[in-house]
Amino acid sequence: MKILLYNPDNGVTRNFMPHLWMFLLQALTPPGHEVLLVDGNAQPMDEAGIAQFVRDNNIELVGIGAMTRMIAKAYRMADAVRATGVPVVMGGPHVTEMADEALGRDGGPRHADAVALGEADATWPQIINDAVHHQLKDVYAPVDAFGQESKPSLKEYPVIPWQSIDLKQFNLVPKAAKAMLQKIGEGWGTFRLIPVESGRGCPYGCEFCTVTGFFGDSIRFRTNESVVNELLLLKARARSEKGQMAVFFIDDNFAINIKRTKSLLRDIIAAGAQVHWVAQISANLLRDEELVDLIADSGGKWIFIGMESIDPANLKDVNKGFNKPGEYAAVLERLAARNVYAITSFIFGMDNDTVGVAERTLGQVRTWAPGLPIFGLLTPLPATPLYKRLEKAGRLTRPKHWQEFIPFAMAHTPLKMTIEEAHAEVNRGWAEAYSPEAMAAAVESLNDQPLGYRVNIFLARLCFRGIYFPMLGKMAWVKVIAQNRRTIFKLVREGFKAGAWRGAPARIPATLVPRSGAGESAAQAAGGDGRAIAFPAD
Ligand code: B12
Ligand code: SF4
Repeated sequence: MKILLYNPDNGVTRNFMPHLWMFLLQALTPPGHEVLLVDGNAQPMDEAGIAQFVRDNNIELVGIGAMTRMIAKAYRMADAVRATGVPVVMGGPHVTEMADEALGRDGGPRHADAVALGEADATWPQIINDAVHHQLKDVYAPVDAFGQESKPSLKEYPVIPWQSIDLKQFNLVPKAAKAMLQKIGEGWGTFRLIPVESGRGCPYGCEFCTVTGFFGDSIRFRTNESVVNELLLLKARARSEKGQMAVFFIDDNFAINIKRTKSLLRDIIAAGAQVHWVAQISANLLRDEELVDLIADSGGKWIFIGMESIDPANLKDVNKGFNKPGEYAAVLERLAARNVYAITSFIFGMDNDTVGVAERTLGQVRTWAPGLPIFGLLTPLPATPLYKRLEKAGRLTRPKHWQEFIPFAMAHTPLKMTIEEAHAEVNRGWAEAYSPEAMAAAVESLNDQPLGYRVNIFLARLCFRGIYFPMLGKMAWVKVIAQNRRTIFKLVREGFKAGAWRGAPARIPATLVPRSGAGESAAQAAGGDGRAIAFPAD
């Protein structure tokens, strides 16, 4: 059977990274079937386009996965596929919670022939088998022989054949520059950010998050060996095509079990499997100096930290009281001292937020080590405790907000400001944090560092800006480059100076205890010559 796995775009930004579920299900597909992958973020497609693709390639089954944010597009694409007579199976966090919606059992139209609930590692082969025999069931739930919900242990993780997967659509290097960049250093003809998971599950149960409900509060890990082998495979592929591979460890909290994370990072270093990587780690776990040392030494470059708010009352409201705003600055300094920087994520529109929350937050951000702040609005995702609380309180203004997705728009009324005021706060956050002045300040704050770090933070900021300000067309890029011409000119001019790319590799503030061999190992993690990598944004 010929199968297409499709992930819809979100209509606003390009994705910087492919979705793991596609590669995972491809690897879990029983032999004898051909699986094609299309990520709408990298290969934009509309309804007519997918129908044509399905017909041209004689596809017999289409699998579509989507988050809530992309579900309306996912349904439209599913409808177009089903109109060609080809069955559609849908999976992922949204349809797991809203299976009746996908199956048309809630009074709306039917979009999917079948829905895979939860983690589909075990049900996928069964779905294919049923599709082959034209016996697709409506719902596939991961249950054991006794009908109890069962979750994959991850101890027997499939080998994703990165050495042979077609990754053309995910190269972040522009085609025109490929030939030239291939010759630089060990080669920059391709640059790909690859999702790798080392574990699943998070016990913290933050009120707005689907993860604890979806993956469960028991955490499961792959073996160190299996993760290390995957990294080695990626490294070998990058080398063979004179390009670069960086990794996004997509675990919800990569250091949820610090002992395990340290042992994994040590094994990565011992096996020479270091690649540049990014991961999500909550601030409370970054108090551990040894962990941060290992992060830097194993290639960690950016850590995504869900700070959410600088107001402890807000954090308590959403069951995230373990975040301590008072320690954010120290955590970021601890990372920056090893030339590891943070993507700091904030949510506005929380119950204790008032007008001025953006300025108050930015005021703090400006005093911290440079990073990539991002701002969103509190969003009631289906089946989360937040959704249920707001529904009960009659505060949902758009209870089915996903049916008509509007980026950066609230679906409930905040308590201490209006919806419009909350929108204005998010706008202010992005506009100020990514203004040419703020970009220049971030670059200048690294003046004591080799040029690579300044180029890195500038490129990353340019790309992250695109999460809020659409940067899909060439003109948008021309405009933003013109606005930041002074910083660009300065960086280019410095690039020609002798020794600009070298220098003191790590900034150890006097407040921090120096670690053994810190400078040298951080330089190695950055590529041996202090050069760092930018991770373009979604
Ligand atoms: C990596 C990640 C991202 C990446 C992008 C995604 C990517 N390229 O990988 C980044 C960082 C950019 C991102 C951004 C956002 N994310 Co995100 N992200 C994740 C994260 C951490 C990992 C995803 C992953 O790969 N998981 C591992 C795979 C194996 O699990 P899976 O995708 O669920 O797939 C399994 C099953 O769902 C199922 N399945 C999935 N699809 C399909 C399809 C078929 C056909 C079948 C049969 C089965 C199936 O089988 C898979 C194997 O078991 C998840 C949390 C999580 N742990 O999943 C959040 C998560 C998916 N993100 C979430 C959210 C809310 C967002 C944002 C909207 C946040 C924001 N406010 O801006 C943005 C939107 C991005 C966009 N494109 O518009 C929510 C989604 C909840 C929901 N109901 O939609 C999650 C669950 C986290 C959360 N806090 O609740 N995200
Ligand atoms: S720590 Fe992160 S993944 Fe875990 S429940 Fe909270 S927001 Fe979700």
